[in-house]
Amino acid sequence: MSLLFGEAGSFAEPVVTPSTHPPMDLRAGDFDGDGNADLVALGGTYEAEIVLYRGDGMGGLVVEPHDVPGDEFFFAAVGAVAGEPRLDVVVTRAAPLGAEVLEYEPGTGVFATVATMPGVGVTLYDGVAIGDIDGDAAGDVVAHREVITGGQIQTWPQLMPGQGLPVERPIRLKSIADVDGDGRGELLVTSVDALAVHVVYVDAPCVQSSRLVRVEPGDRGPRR
Ligand SMILES: [Ca+2]
Ligand SMILES: [Ca+2]
Ligand SMILES: [Ca+2]
Repeated sequence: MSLLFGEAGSFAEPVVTPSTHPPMDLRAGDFDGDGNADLVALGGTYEAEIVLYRGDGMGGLVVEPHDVPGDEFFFAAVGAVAGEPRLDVVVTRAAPLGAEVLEYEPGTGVFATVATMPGVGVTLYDGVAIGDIDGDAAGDVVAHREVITGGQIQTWPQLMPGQGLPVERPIRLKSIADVDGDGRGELLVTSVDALAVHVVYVDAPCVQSSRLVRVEPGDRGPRR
């Protein structure tokens, strides 16, 4: 892993930290709550699904590999769903089917499961995103899985089961952002088979409906 420190418009020579396997994802944030930015590498190896690089605030990193108990996870996202200020890692698993919130406990030095969100059906969730979909300023969890009829989006507002939203085709769940400025986040997704970005509007807190809006080159913005 290379780390390039920004220096007034340019980057210094990279600081290289050895890593055995390229991780699935690399995220920055404060995971231990000490106020300094850390890094997490997600899904690198079976023995170290999460590698926490604890930042000292001056560019130094202490490497902590974590072998997370339970079944291997498939996808992971990062956000503060279990309360500020610490960021959490949300993972999807096949057994038990669903999503799980892992929070780093500075006292014990482990990523512990603080919430489990049971899924529905039999196929695993192939994507997960964190964002505020119901406008209460706290992060919610959204996941997607492929089904015979297309795709299904599952929401867990406030970590409680919300309604499943069917979509015509399987999608790739990317992120959650409030693109229309009403205080509630929309799902930003891409098609598996078409070059387009879609916006899924979710009516929350009790999800009533969703709309998939295609945004194409030249559009001024998403239409509702
Ligand atoms: Ca930290
Ligand atoms: Ca929320
Ligand atoms: Ca919105």
